[in-house]
Amino acid sequence: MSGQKVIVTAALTGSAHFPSMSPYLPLTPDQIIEEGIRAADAGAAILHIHVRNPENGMPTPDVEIFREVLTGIKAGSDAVICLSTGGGMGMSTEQRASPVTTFRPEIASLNFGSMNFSVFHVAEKIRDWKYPWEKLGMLASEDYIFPNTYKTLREFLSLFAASDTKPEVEIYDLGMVNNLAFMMGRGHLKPPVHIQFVTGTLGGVPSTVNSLVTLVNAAKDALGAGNFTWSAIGAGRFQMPICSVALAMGGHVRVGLEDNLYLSKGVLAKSNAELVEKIVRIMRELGLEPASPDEARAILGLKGLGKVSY
Ligand code: KMH
Ligand code: ZN
Repeated sequence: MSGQKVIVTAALTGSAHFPSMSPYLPLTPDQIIEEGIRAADAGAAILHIHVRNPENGMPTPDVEIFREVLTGIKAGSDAVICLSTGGGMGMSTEQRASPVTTFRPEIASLNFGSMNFSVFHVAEKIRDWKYPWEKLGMLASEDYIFPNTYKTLREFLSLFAASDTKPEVEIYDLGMVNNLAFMMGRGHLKPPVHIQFVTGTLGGVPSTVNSLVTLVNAAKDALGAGNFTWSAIGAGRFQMPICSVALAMGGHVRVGLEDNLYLSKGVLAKSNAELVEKIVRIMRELGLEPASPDEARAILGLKGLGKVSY
């Protein structure tokens, strides 16, 4: 596998981490733009984007803030942008879909099943809260169901098709592989599909080698090995171990502050670029090379930066 190209995605800020958890989490459009360009320079071919209210760091579906970030990144980098349709807690499905219909990105996330996506247990560890909404938001996630019903999936998929946006299928559990096979069987997605396997979130599979191997094998059984490409996320401290397993299995990888705030035990990552640099070092030790944005476009069959609306 020497010299084989691997797509590194950097997930820059997300919506599940809170400003009080790390001073390095980018919150404002300028911070997200700078983090994105630096992560791309470090070897990320894809930047996965959420945006936040610059006043208080709360995740927001505001398309004008998305626009500022997208045009800012595009001015400084040709990285592929993968917009989030996972959004954040409390956003409606219409709000979550609006970045895709407005900006017609090359690729966007599509979470393939409903689940209890929760971070409430983290509140116990935080002493100083930066903004008043944070503690309430974190505790409220104990009762949060992340809604991704079959109807939502069908409607999202028709918006993706109308926008010529490739879905990046987020899979957190075995049943979601089944959901994907079902929706492909009904013609709602065409192979090859791109899957992001997520381990280590509360509500999904744990970050173990067995989890990742099981998910990949289940996808091979259900979809056929030639019908999908895949990448892996290990949430929290399992980011680098799960990505390393994915590399050994021939997968692509996602790192970044959306999924993990630490560079090593007890040491906060100061930037997304640091996390990208770390996975690129590991890759190179294995004889693998980070794909450029255009190589990622070719691997995933994306329409190209010329066809987005931002
Ligand atoms: N938060 C990640 C575990 C999305 O934005 O659609 C998965 C994610 C979801 O990135
Ligand atoms: Zn995300």
